[in-house]
Formats: sequence, C-alpha cells, structure tokens
Amino acid sequence: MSMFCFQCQETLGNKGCTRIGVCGKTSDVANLQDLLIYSLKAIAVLNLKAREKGINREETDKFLIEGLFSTVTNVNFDKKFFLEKIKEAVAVRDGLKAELRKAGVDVAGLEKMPAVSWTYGSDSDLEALAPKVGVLATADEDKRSLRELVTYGLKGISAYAFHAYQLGFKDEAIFRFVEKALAATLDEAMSVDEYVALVLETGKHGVETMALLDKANTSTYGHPEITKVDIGVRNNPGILISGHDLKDMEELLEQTAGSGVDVYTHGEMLPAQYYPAFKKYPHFAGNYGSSWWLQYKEFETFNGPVLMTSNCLVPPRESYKDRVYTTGVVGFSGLKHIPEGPDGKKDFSEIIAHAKRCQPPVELEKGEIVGGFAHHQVMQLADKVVGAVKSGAIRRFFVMAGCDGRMKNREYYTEFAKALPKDTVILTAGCAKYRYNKLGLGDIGGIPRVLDAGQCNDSYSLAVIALKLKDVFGLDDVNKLPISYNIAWYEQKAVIVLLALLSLGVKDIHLGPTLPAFLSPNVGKVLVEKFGIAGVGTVEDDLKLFLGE
Ligand code: SF4
Ligand code: SF3
Repeated sequence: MSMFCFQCQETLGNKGCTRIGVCGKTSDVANLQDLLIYSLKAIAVLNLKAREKGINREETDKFLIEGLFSTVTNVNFDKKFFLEKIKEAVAVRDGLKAELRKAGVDVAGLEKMPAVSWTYGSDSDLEALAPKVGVLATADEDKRSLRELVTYGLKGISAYAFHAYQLGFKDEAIFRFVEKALAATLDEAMSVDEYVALVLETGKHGVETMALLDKANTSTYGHPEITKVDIGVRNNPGILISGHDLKDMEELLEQTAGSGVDVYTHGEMLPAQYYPAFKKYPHFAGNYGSSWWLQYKEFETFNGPVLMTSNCLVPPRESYKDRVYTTGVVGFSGLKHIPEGPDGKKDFSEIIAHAKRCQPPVELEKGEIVGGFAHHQVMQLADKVVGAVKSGAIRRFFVMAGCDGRMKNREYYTEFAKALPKDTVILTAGCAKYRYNKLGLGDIGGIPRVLDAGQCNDSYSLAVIALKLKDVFGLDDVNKLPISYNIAWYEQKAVIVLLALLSLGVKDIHLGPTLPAFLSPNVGKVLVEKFGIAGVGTVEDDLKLFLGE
C-alpha cells in the first residue's frame, strides 16, 4: 500500500485507493495532501489558543480554508503545490507558536502533540513523514470514520467559504468552527458520542456556509431567474469555463467583452447562466457538454481554451492539455495557472489571445435546457406550486441533488428520473442534474418537471424551499411534506450538503450510487437509526418505496 484515500464515491472497490487514485491522483500527492491536512490541524489547535488571547489573523483563516479546499477530490493534482503549501503551513504554525509565547502562553503542553512539534530539513523528510499521518493513523475504525466524516464536511465548508470570501463575504463563526472541528480530530480524549455530536454541528455550520455563499452570490449577481440555456454553438472561437467560482466568471466575461470570443459554461458553471449580472453579456454563449467526467471528450471537441476554476478537473489528455488553464486552488503539473494579481483581480488576456487562435467549438447537440429555480424564483411561483400540490397535479417532489460521476451504476439516476410518474417533480442542484436534464420530462401546468436550483451549494436553496413549503402548508415537521430525497454523491461538497440536510432535520435520505466507504459499520448504523439514511436499490423497488406503493 503506497497511499490510502477513501474520501470520494469512486474509491477503489468502495474500500479505498491504495496505489493510485481512481481519480488519477498519484500516491505521492495523496500522501502530501494528508500531510497538509495534518499541518492544518496543528494550525487550528494553535489558532484557537491565539483567539483566546485576542490574536486573530485573517490570512490564517484564509490559509486554512484554501488548504482544505485544495484537497477536495479533483481540485489539485500538483505535487509541487502541496510541498509548498506544507512548508507554508509549518511556517504559519511556528509563527503562531512564537506569537503565543510572546503573549505569555505556555506552548510546551501543546508541543507534546506530534502535529504541533514535528520539523523537517528537506522535501524528502516531508515525503517520508507524509504516509504516516493519513487516515489510517487513527487505529479505531469508528473514530477514524467519524474524524474523516467531519474532515470531509470541513473540506466542503471550506470550498464554499472560499467562494464567498472571494466575493468579500466571510463569517468569523465559520472560521472558528473549522478550527475547532479540525483540532477535535486530533483529540485523543474525545468519545465516539462526542464525535457524532460534532458531525451534526458540522452540518449546522454547513447550512450557515451555504447561506453565506447564497448571500454572496445573489447580492453580487442578483437572484437566479428562469432561463433557457442554449446547448448548441456559435461561429466564433470560444472559452469554456468550468468549476464553481462566480467571481472568475464575472472577470472572464468582462475581459472578453468586445473581443470576438464567446464564453461557454461547462459542468458546474452552467448555473452562472441563470444570474442577471451575467445574462446581460451578448457574448455569453450557452452551455457546452455535460458534467465533469465527460471533459476528456468535450474539451477535445471544444477546440478553444478551458478555464478550470475549481473541481472537477480530470487529468488532461495530451491532445488538449495545452488548452487547459487553472486558477484559484486548482492545479495540475504542466498546466498554465492564472494567479490573482495584487489588486485581487486576474488577468485572463493570455487565454483570450489563445482563444483567438482556435477554431470555434464543434457542435455536440442542439436545443436548450431550462434552469434558474433557486429559492427566490421558486417562491415567486409559490402560489402556482402550492395550488398544483393541493389540486393533486403534483403528487410528490424528488430532491435529486448532488454530484455526477463516471461509473456505470449512475445510470440508475437517469432510469429513475425516466420512471418517475408524470405527476412528480425533480428538485435538483449540482452536476447530478446532467443525468436527466436533457430528457425532456415536460411540465405540470407550466411548472417544469426538473427544477434546477443551481450548483451543489444551491442545495441550500432546496432546503429553503422545503422549509418555506412546510410553513405554507402549516406543517410542524419538514418530513411531513410530499418530498423524497434521492441524492447522488461523489466528492466532499456533497458530504457537507448531506450533513446540512441532516442538521435541518431531514430524514430518510437515500444516498447513492453507493454508501460512503468511510462509514464504518457502526457509524453507518448510527446514521440509519438516527436519520433513516439508506442506500439505493433497483429503480423499481425504490420507486415503490418512495411512492408508498
Ligand atoms: Fe480515490 Fe477518490 Fe481519493 Fe481519488 S479522491 S484517491 S478516487 S478515494
Ligand atoms: Fe460536481 Fe465535481 Fe460534485 Fe458541485 S463538479 S457537484 S462532482
């Protein structure tokens, strides 16, 4: 075994990747990601102490969330990036120790923790330590499972907090919680029950973080509105932008205006099409292709440059590698990275010049998809929706938010969507939608049968909608609504979405296509008993179950 990672749904054999990631992550990168997390935990321990002394640096908060975000599946594959980040983390950690000493704190006690005291001389020291501090360093399988569940939730929180931060929105309480929870994963005295409580607290902060990002996005770019998105192509050369970062989207649209280059969205950037602030650009073309895992084909035929602003990057093929640019925390050795300038802005001129040398995209399909059903828009249609439920025109809603993935068993979601009775509506968010958003499932009295709220973080919108409907119908429990949850997960943002829903009291969520490998049998049992979490079966059986037939 040269590595151990089981943080995503595609982990090998639903047990763990041990030689190379199914995602393409090499063992040295996987181990260095573990060492980075280990270093961040030490910073968290020290920063909590520093906060008690009134020492609190925003750069430390930002460093923590950036570091966690960089280890999310399909974000960064670059060994050099992680070596540098670990060194920076050690410097931040040692700087904090020095400051604490100056403030009269006795750090000797904290230094008894190996994470707080280890040192290195060279890169090879880092590489030697890295395999020893990962997931398997926790021997007890239940504690390991809970610590990882919390850590993956924190990765999701950090990704969303990072996007909000980019737009100037932050919340001290979220930063403080990330530190508290990270530090707790090093606490040898914590019991299994205490970790279970921490998991729920992580979900609660997940809700707050998604609410913060929702506020950041909507107050900066307006409320998403019903939009028809073209899925064909135009005749100009184009730039394809993917990932989740709306600030990058804004800057790219601004800088390409009048250049003769069109901008298309891919994967999780599709929901940018629903925001009023972006729709105003005439060169903002449609959405090209589908979800992340098809990029090996779709980046090829796009012909022009691609900008990856966050997950999911797939190790690029040689044939189009020179056209893929990364930015933010995304990285891959050999790809050109666009950094943030000292003024906080990015210069995309190189990508624009590159696009001008390229052919227009090859058309993959024609037509349009409809989206933009975030909470604000849905609430404007509330009377219609409530009326349809009361009249029986809508029998049930199915929340099918989450991720897409490349494994064959995801066909379940397409088949499930197709098999749903015509008086049911799918509420979706995240790239899971690509399994059914082009099926033409029709509408119910003008309400489309697939309501897309946006990116995975907009699952928050779906929770807001559910809570508002609960009030409208005068119910005392969100679980009494005619809503079923059949959620698809892949990476750690979906983990925080799940924990957020649990913390809001949602029960009986079905999670697939497989349950997380990082849930030990006992932890899985707790989730089943406390929250009614279940996996997925066959489409036929699941439909009967959901519809009570
Ligand atoms: Fe394996 Fe997923 Fe980890 Fe990649 S992120 S190494 S596929 S478990
Ligand atoms: Fe998709 Fe990677 Fe999760 Fe934001 S882009 S949902 S998988």
